[in-house]
Amino acid sequence: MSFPKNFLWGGATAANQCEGAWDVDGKGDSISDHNRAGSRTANTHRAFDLVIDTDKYYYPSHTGIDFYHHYKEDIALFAEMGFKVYRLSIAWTRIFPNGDEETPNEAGLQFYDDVFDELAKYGIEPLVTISHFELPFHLGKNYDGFLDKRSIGFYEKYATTLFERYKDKVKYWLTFNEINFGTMDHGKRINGLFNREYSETEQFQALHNIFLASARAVVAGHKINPEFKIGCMLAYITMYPKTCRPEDVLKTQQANAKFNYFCGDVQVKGKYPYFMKRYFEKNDIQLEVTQEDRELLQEGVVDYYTFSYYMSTCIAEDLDKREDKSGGNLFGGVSNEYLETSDWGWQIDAVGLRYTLNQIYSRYEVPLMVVENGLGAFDEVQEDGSINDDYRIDYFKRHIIEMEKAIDDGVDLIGYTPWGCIDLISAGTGEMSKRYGFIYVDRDDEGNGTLARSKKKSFYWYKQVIESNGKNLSDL
Ligand code: P53
Repeated sequence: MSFPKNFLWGGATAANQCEGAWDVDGKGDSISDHNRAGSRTANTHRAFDLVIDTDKYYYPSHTGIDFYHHYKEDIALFAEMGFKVYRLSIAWTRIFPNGDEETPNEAGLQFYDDVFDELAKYGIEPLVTISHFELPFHLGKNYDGFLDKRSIGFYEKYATTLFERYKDKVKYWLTFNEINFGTMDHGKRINGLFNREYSETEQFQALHNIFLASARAVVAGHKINPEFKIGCMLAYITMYPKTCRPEDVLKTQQANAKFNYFCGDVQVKGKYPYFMKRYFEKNDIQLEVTQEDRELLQEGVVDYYTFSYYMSTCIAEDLDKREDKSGGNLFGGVSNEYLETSDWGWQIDAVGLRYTLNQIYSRYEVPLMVVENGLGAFDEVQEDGSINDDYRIDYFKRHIIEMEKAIDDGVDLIGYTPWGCIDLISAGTGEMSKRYGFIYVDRDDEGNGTLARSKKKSFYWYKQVIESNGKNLSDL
């Protein structure tokens, strides 16, 4: 078995990382607009300013790669590669600048109409992330984000506005990007908790409210158009035991359950898994969960499961004391001597993708989509303008081979949208030099450059992959 005939090949971006035009046509500021650029090692600890000071600092999301004014050119390039699908996010703050308005901003709605019409010209299916790290800043500042139940209603209204407006243009939706980062350090871009320190109870309460918001959107969306496919989206960090010592294996099982299974269980199965209920009990975390909430979670289960996959990590019983931490270091895992790492320390693991696809599918048995995958790397432009990113081609080749094997294993994988199909700013560090694209954008970490687009070697390679429906992976 190989890639099915209607397999959705494409690419993915997020508004705050590519659109720019952060205050144009009535757009409000999102939480991400308050993030300054970081550095290669900053990871998710970029400076976050409550008051934006553009005279003093550079905020990369403010200009992005100016997709807002280049979308026609960019979509034409996606079409040239043969994209069947393009995953993009809608900036909540273009539609409801503060998040709590009565009526939406027409200019914002019109922009996405134009984008969808442009995609339709080429027969590219949009896949829309409703909220991708771009909660309105106002909701964080004045409501403590999703800690306040009213935000559930704001989100529902925002999602419903999109569903009504685009019901004939968009079929595939995702409610929240990487929802399982919701209680972690950079979760504030998802939950809006940045005014003070928040207790663990408050963080899980905000996440609970996000689950409810997601479920309400699923229910509302299916009423508006029963053909809609509405999915969840998780950051999947695959975990292996560092050794076969049973203590390491057990610790891995626990860490995996909490990070990788918990949110998917709620969104696909419609209820909290037993291990989280016990975790809450044992840690005296008392959430407000009503009978009505439970019914809503059941009713609002998603149609399909999507995730980002960049790396795997190892877990050991004595994790906290270990010196051999793996890079990227968001999860406190330790390194795997069998894997290479990217220049940002992420452990590259193609075989892990097959393992992961089987792990997820055996748990949920709903259609899966890999909606992010790719290699953040430094690219060098040659004198003749060419960019020979063979390392990126190699990365994709190895991952695509494993996806095909997973399909052969019987996994119902329906699509693949590599991250940052056009270079954009990094979510973790705010750098431009951490590039993922098939398309190069002339822009540096300080915001200089012509913004000109050019095709990397991987552009031609990926075109050939799509053309052959995954059969022709040979080097150029
Ligand atoms: P950047 C960390 C680990 C895994 C996924 O990340 C992550 C992050 C956040 O840094 O986020 C997703 O840009 C996210 C995208 C992001 C992409 O991974 O830090 O959904 O917005 O750009 C890659 O290299």
